[in-house]
Amino acid sequence: MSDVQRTLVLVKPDGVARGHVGEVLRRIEAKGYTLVALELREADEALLAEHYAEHAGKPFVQPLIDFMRSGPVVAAVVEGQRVIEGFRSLAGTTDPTTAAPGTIRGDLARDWGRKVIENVVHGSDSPESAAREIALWFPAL
Ligand code: DAT
Ligand code: MG
Repeated sequence: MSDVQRTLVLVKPDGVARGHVGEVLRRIEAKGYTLVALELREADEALLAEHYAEHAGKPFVQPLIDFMRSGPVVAAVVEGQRVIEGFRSLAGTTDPTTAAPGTIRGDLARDWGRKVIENVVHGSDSPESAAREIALWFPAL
């Protein structure tokens, strides 16, 4: 059964600053997913607070928002069969120290001992999150 989805991918400020935008997009395209929208932008506090609303109240949320405001991010909408799950698999697990080699986080991120985990990419974690996040970052879509 066809289950073509869209997901929101962010290359976070660490990924942009370290020159990994091309590598992340290369992996998405190599896998066979399609880019629907792509933008380099600086996210403001309000957008990020909404984006990370599920983490409101957790001790790392303000460091996370500050990190996400530390430089430009690349926001993308990516489309494909089961892409929500598929991009999470390409990204690897949250902690870059233990993320599997071969994944974006496993290959390109590491623990720097900072206040928040810096792990190069974000990917929506469910169809509900994807719809909410795409509407937030790309209201025109
Ligand atoms: P993911 O990005 O894998 O979906 P998440 O939604 O649980 O992970 O958390 C969002 C981001 O916040 C994550 O990419 C890195 C950071 N983070 C998560 N848990 C953390 C923690 N315990 N301490 C510091 N940063 C954390
Ligand atoms: Mg998440």
